[in-house]
Amino acid sequence: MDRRQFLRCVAVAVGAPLVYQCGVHRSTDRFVSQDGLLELSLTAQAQTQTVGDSSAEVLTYNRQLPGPILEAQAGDTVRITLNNQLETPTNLHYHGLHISPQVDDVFQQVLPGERYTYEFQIPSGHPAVTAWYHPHYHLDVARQVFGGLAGPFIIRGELDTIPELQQAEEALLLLQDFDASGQQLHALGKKWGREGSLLLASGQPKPTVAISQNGLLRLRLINGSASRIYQLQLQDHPWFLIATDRGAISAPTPLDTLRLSPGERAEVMIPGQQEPGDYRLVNLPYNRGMGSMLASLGETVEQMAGVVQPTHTTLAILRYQKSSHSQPLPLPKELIAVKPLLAPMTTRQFVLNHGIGGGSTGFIINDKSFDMNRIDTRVKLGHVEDWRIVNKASIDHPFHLHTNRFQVLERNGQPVSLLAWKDTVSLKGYETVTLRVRFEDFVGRTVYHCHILDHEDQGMMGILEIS
Ligand SMILES: [Cu+2]
Repeated sequence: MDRRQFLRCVAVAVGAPLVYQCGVHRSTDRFVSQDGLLELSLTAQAQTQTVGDSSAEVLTYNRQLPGPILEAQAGDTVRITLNNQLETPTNLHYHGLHISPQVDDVFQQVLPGERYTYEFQIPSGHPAVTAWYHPHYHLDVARQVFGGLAGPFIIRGELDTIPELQQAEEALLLLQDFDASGQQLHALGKKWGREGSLLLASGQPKPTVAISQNGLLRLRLINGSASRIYQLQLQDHPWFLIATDRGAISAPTPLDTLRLSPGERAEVMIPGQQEPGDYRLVNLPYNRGMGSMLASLGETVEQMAGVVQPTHTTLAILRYQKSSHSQPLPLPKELIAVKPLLAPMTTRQFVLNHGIGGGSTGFIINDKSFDMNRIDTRVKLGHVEDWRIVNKASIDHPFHLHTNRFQVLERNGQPVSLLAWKDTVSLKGYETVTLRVRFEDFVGRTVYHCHILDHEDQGMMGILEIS
């Protein structure tokens, strides 16, 4: 099996019917818990690899791009040894897991040449989620994630017991962008949030995802890019949202475009009931506020490594395959009820801002740049709070809270109709969002930050202490 086939397996081999295509490699690309234990090692290292049509220096876990798929059940024990073969310190963040911040600790430092073992139990009532793991070593997060360090982490739970979902095939695409030019990142690329023009889905340009005629495909999507916001569309084909960052919504909801900012995930269901053929999953041009930068800098922006213009790109091909289903498999009518959180005990405001271009003031939340020795927000375990996030800047900022999930209530003063569990919410320039969160199960110090990772590295992060 060559490298190309091998990577294709990572992209499409999540459903049991595709096992045979991938043979022995499947077990090394995908670690599934056995008898309640998920145990593995992840070696982070730099390597030269063919990326698209060119050869590039990338950062990988276990020599795979993206890292191996991890899969566990609610209630399982997880033991992951991180072996740091990079030249810089690193660590792991389990984005999307509700576990103790004392384990999922962004302040942990794993030095070059060292190993560190993370051990935790996934709570027994944990929702079924599409989560992911990536480094969170402050000041170097954007470079490490943009280099390729990211991998999927699937948790199975109640959602997986729904009969229609059990009949569905599964696939997963982790979306990343790379800069294959080999140029040094321009200083403005860092302010803007670095992007590359080469888009890969699970390590490949335009992989094929199989769908059985009359079957049902459950597709998990992860934005593993450091800064890029995807505006996804499945062309000429119906698709339905079934889950957001932290698990199922109440019922399948028809989608047109699906916007995923860095860190966000979605699960969609695709019924194989169209004319058999190929359908494109595309990324539509999405402008996250470059207009203001172009106005001040002109066309020179186009020559700056790390700053790329929005384009229309095919990310993957959905390809029909003959199947034994004589009747179409139905979509589930209901998924899992999302109950609204109770009224808040406290309301807080978080103002995101920065200077970009000349006279930069850094990236700040409530006028402060991140300080590892300062607690910015203190909350009580069990309390419900409303957080009003105000973006005073002209460009988008996705706001991410670690450890706990939240519900988005309002955007620009208008109620949000879809009740869903989230851990990352994107704000366009000058937008305001209100989210509601309950601090559940775990005390300790955790963080909230902008998930454009260059912004986080430059200070758009705060420390939350739950006691
Ligand atoms: Cu930001």
